[in-house]
Amino acid sequence: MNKHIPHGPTGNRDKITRVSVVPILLPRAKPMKMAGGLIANTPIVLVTLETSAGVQGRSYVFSYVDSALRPLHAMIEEMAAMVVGTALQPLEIEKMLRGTYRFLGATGLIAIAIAAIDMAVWDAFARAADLPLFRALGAQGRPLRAYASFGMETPEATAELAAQAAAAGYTGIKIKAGYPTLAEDLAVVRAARNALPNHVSLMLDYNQSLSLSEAEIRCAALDNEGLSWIEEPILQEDHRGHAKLAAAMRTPIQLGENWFSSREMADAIEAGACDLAMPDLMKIGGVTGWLTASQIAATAAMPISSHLFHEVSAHVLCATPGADWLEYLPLADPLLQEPLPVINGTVTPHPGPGTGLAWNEEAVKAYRADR
Ligand code: SMN
Ligand code: MG
Repeated sequence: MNKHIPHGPTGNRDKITRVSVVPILLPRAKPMKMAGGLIANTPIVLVTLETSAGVQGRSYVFSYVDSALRPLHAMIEEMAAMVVGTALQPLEIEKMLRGTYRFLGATGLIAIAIAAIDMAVWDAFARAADLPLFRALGAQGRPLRAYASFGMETPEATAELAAQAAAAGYTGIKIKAGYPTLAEDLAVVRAARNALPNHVSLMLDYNQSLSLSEAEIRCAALDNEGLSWIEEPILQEDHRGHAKLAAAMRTPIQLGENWFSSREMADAIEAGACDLAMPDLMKIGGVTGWLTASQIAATAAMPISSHLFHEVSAHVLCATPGADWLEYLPLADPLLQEPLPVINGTVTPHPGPGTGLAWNEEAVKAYRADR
């Protein structure tokens, strides 16, 4: 039994008995292009924990770059060893892990590893109660409006993707900008807007690629293009720069996928850096971190959307007062027994116990990066 978390007389008697952590390198059918980067493979770590309750808990996290896959895997392995023997209590486990890394700093790969464990523990916790995660969180399941999220494409290809998404029933899409010139950014935005019916929202993501002075010019030029938000125009940590842009524009500024804690989120909001928030489950601290983030957004009356991880995000968005959009950009579909469908542009959290994540073991075997 782990000395860190004694399960007192009122504690959960179910325990974590084993954790398996598997690194995966999924080849992408088509590389995803963003300003300043190309994602050719999808590096993923899968976590599966076994419990004395007879249920498993699962999660996956994404290391973005191949070179971070092995260190992330190793970090999660270390934490996995720490939670074996502990009671199946998500909040207590998260607190113990966060405390362990207080001096080093619970950010970067450490934060992602904590989130990986946290999400798997919440999954097992909900399964042990035989409830879907949204119900374990006290919420009701419902269809969430999803937007289809795309990489950098030519104006022609963008128009085609936009038309296909609208025909499939999406009520929102997101495209990327940050081309060498403003004229190219405008061309791709106009191609998408012209291909979309009026009722379909268009969002634009710069992935932090502009300087502040360039962003002032480009955002002003894009302010009348019918965009529902402009995302991360400049370096994400530049709260003052984003606040200056947000004050000058009618189009909302969207931030959040790079917040590594609810503290960073609160600071960005306090600085007036954004009008909209989209924390990422794995960076904000898993399900536990999201719950805090959702309350911060609620107190600021700020709509909150998800970033990636739609399978788990769908559950937590149901438990989020200001839930706005769910991002649909599937990363792990080939590894799943049952990829979560988009129906009429909406995603409903899996209605079975836990998150509903289950691995396709054949695919896991085929794409393991450690053999
Ligand atoms: C994004 C970043 C990295 C990988 C995929 C997508 C993006 C988003 O910034 O907002 O979806
Ligand atoms: Mg983004």
